[in-house]
Amino acid sequence: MNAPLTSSSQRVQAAAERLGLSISILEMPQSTRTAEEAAAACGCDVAQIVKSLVFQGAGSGQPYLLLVSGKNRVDEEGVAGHIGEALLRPDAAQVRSWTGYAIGGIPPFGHAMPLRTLIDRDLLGHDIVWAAAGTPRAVFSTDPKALMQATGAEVIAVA
Ligand code: 5CA
Repeated sequence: MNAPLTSSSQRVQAAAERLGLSISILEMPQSTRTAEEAAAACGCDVAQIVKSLVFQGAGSGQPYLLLVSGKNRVDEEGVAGHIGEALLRPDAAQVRSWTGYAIGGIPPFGHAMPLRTLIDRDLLGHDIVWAAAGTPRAVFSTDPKALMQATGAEVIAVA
């Protein structure tokens, strides 16, 4: 039997409903904090894991959310060229304040403030991808194109 969702995961579920995205959140018995752990828990390829990475514009100070395939490392200079400013890595407290979630559980939508969102084109090559659902044990699966539409994400090559 499934345990009731945590309040963080309930917020993700509600945000998905507001966006018209139908998701089913799974609370895993094991950690899904990292892309590798999430892939093992979900029984999928690490490339199908959506990493939700928060960066900060060096000039503007504004946050950017990058939805990145678990197999890719972000080429920060390349992404900076796309958005027009250099990228900084904000600390965990800043990430939590912008998103409303702790690192390892940050979902791709439903944040404390609207975040300009970019999605790794490599995610769009899969039928199904898995993303964090508010905690480092909660995940959901979705069609990556539906995720792109629901989040209004721009498609970029991140790696
Ligand atoms: N639940 C999994 C996949 S569904 C997940 O959230 N993966 S993740 O990649 O999106 O989140 C972990 C990422 O958080 C790490 O790859 C790392 O880039 C980032 N991170 C880890 N520690 C910190 C920190 N102290 N400050 C800022 N970012 C961090």
